Amino acid sequence: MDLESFFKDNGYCPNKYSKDIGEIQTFASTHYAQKNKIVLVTSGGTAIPLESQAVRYIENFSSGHRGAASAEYFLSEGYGVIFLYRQGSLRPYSRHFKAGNVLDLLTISKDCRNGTCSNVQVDATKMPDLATIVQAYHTSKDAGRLLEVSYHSLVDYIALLKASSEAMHLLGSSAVFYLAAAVSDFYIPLTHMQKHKIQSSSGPLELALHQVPKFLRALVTKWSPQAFVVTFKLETDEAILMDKALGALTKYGHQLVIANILHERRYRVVVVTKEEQKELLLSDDEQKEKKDIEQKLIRDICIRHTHYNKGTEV
Ligand code: PAZ
Repeated sequence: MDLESFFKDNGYCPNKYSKDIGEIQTFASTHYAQKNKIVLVTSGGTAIPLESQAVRYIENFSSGHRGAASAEYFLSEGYGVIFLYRQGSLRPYSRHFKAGNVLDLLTISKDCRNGTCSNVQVDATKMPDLATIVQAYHTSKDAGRLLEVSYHSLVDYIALLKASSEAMHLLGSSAVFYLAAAVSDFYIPLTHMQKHKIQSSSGPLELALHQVPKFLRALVTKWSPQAFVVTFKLETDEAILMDKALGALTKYGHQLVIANILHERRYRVVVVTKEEQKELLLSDDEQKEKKDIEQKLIRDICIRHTHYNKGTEV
């Protein structure tokens, strides 16, 4: 199925995205005028509804950690970042608060406890890198270098990816696509969905899932043909990982695939080009220190993108 029919059959409504698309276009043209590099980072999973008045969804595991951490490292490398994330998944900078309860960082003085006093203080000793995180967040926001746009459904994701790619076209090879979102390969078309909640009294449930149209070819050949495109390949079986990653490079003709295995993804990734496979690892000490593998990954990608942008070897 082509994308146009996919949008038509799945309730695509262009007005729904006009505000987001306007912001994306302004962001792209501002950074183009300032001769900046920009990256679109996609992050999180997709929700696949089972009913048209959806009660149940098919979900996936993605937390958004990869995308949110990567966005921070792209910002520290000087890129403007469009962060296209699944509603409710992790976001740059605020991700650091998700491990605990943010209320544990806040205190009120004893004499305020039974009154209406609004004097709330932050106990920064409980989070030593708090000031660095808050400062980095405000620096990026104040400089207009971080635009966050959320999606929920598969249709939202593809519509906003298409609009962003078209807006980023004018940046040519200065644009990077870093597609870390875990997008479902299967869905139920709106025309095949039951309107009301599926009843368990009808017995075991059989579902026929359709294949999501492949949109990467359109991105690489039409929407943003000069951009530097990085995709991800996640598998649970190491034996097929490299073949799948190389297969994607051959099929779509883009620049990089980052291969990862589900349970190793926080400390091991492989950067795959047609010519080489480069493993990036966090040592045991780095894992104990809670370093991000994304720091190494984004450094590697930025070096490759600089070469690509200058027309030298990737
Ligand atoms: O979001 P997260 O940090 O929990 O996981 C990251 C990831 C595994 C979703 C990402 O690295 C990835 O491989 N995304 C593409 C998945 C795929 O469609 O193959």
